[in-house]
Parts: sequence; C-alpha cells; structure tokens
Amino acid sequence: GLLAVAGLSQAQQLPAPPAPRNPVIKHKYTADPAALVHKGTVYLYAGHDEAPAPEQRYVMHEWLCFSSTDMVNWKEHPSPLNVKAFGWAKDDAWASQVVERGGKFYWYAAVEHGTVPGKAIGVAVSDSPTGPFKDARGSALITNNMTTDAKISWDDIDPTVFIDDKGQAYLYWGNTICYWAKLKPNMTELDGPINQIKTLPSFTEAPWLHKRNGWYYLSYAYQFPEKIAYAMSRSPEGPWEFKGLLNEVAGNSNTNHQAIIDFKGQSYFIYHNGSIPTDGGSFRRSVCIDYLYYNQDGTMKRVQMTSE
Ligand code: FUB
Repeated sequence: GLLAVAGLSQAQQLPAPPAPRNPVIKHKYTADPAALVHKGTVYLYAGHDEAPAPEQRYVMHEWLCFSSTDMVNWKEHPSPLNVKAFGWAKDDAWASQVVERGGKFYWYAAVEHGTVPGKAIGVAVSDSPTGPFKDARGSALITNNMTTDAKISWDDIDPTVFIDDKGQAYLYWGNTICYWAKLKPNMTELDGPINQIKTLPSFTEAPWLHKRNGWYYLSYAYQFPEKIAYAMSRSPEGPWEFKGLLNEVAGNSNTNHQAIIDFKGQSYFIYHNGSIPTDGGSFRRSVCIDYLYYNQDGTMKRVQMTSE
C-alpha cells in the first residue's frame, strides 16, 4: 500500500514520544510510584521520602500526586492524602495505588496500624483523581493479624488493585508472601478468603498487576537489593508462570518498586532509584520513567534504565 510505496514504516511516520528525563521529579524525594491513566492524563502517585540526610530510615507521612499529558512535563497537585486521614493509623505512608471505579477513585495504601502491631492496608476515596481523599472505611481493610504465616509485622504492605473486564476487583499485596483476595463491588470490603501465590521465586514485595492483549502480568520486587521480575497468567487468579527479570538493581537504592502502564500508544516502566546527587539513596528516593517493550509472544523485554 501507500506505506510500502513511501518506504516508511509506521514507526518512522509517527513522532516518537519525548523521552522522560530521569528522575522525573527533582524538587522532592519521591518513592513507590503508582500511575493511573484517566481521560488522557496520567496521574502519578508517590510516597514522600522526608528523612533528612544522613538518616537511614523511612520517614514518610504523606503521599504526593503529579499529573502529565506527555510523561515529560509534570504538574504537582497539593498532597491529596496524609497518613492522618486514616484515624486508626500511626504513621508510615508507604506504597499505594489509586484505581477508578464508577467515577470514584479508590486509594489503597500501606501504613503502620495504631493498635494492631504491624503494617496494615487502608482505602481512601474521592470523586477526583487529585482528591481530596477521605478514609472510605474508618478502619483498616487488611491488618497484620489477618495474615499470620509470614512471621513478620510488615507483610501487609504494597497493595495493588486490578479490576477485571467483567468487573471483579482483586487486591494483591505483601512482603515475603504475595497475598491476594477478591474485593466486593464497593471496593472497600474483601469478598472471600485471603490467598497466597506460591510460584513467584524470591518474592520480596511490590506486586503490580496489569493486563495486556489477554495476558495478566504480575510484576514484583525480587531479592534484596531489589530487581523487578514478573510472571504471566491467562487469569488474574493464576496459575502464574515466572518469566524472568525486567531490570537490575536501580541506581543507589535497595528498593525499586515499579508501576507499568500504557499511555498514548507507548508502554512505560515507572520505578524509583536513589540517583539525586549527594543525599539521594535508599531512604531519599526518586521516581524514574523508562520505555517498556513487549515481544511478539507477550513477554516483556528487559528495561533499559536510562539511569544505568
Ligand atoms: O517505601 C516504603 C517501602 O519501601 C515500600 O512499601 C516498599 O515497596 C519499599 O519501596
């Protein structure tokens, strides 16, 4: 056809998307990215690393929100959620994810529980992706005494939520053990038992669920210091087949915490490293974005981190 006559492939005719320049947020330390594509805009949600150098511990009290229509220029919104919004929580605004259902936005977040020792997962709700968000339950959705196998107090962290085509919502989370459960259509209550995925080698934490061309992908932080690995399935309930690594340890950070999205015809791998000069590191992290590519068989190619 015309393309052949012109001698140009489709890729040559389309303008290449501008390359994100890493780290994408430079004026604050940002960690544990999650991204939501909604009406032509990407919303980037991140934890806020506030530990003053040289402290080697997590100091995290609030989550941050940025939006972009080109993945390069980011607009910062006022912090839409603080750990204080969960009246039952003590502190620690750890990893989170926002999903949309029926015009409402649900924000799943890991925090330290005030009375049940250990980490817990709460859910906040808003009519807007930029908030304000309020506690949707008045209590934790997941507490440490609901999952007793891991023998650690921080196994109930890093929620990711996925809504399947028929409307069934799934929550996945965990450290050391990868848990999953169904959510009711109200998005604020479990619908059935808490299950475990036992076929993920060296699962550390940070599950992220996404679907593409009939395949379900479960990516996660592997080993420690973390690389990102992934498994694939034909169902959100598994069985999951391990497929290998997506990257190497991200510069100067023990954790890596990915999100994966498609936006305007390009796939993106979003993660954090410790690359801001002088004080950046495992407790002063920075969100980065790189391109992600798939093979013909649906497997994902190893990500070339531009920070490498
Ligand atoms: O940011 C605190 C914790 O570090 C997160 O929950 C983990 O995913 C790791 O990034």
